[in-house]
Amino acid sequence: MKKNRLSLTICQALNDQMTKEGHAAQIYLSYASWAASEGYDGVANFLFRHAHEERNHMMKFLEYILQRGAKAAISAIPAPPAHPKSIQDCFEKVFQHEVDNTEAIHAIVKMSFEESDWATWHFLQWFVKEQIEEETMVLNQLDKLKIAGGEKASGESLYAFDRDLRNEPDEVVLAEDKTAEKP
Ligand code: OFO
Repeated sequence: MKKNRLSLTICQALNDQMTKEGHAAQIYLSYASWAASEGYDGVANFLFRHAHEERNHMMKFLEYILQRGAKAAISAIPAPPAHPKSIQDCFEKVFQHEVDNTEAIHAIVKMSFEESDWATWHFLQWFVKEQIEEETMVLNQLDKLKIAGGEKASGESLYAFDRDLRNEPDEVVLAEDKTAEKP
């Protein structure tokens, strides 16, 4: 009896995405260590928390592959890229990374649609929403950095940015949950 409910292509794509999530965790971990060593404890705290989230994303893919009776292949995680040059550069790189990840997830959503694999399509909707949240969260930080002066931000404004980030909530309110009373 065939127990594997995933096609070969979908299984490969989900395994690749699982590794990508592990890679994202390493990137956040590496940038967080860089921020901590530069004295930006708030930025480091924010990035450490996100490294943890990415590892949770990796686990979700692993569990889903197993749940569908397929084989999960744990492979090597590529090394993270070089350290950012500044706080502005750090958030720009994080944003670009999230956009690339969104595109990777959308590609599997498309694949699952084309194969009429509705279980995988449904599973991935959680990630589609999560990516909107993550892109929004990083964009919000880039907006604040712009107000602070971007690459030319003073030490004082970076101090305030770093201090505020430490207690920044990990969730953002999405457009569909906003109302006229609570814009
Ligand atoms: Fe940064 O998000 Fe995972 O999927």
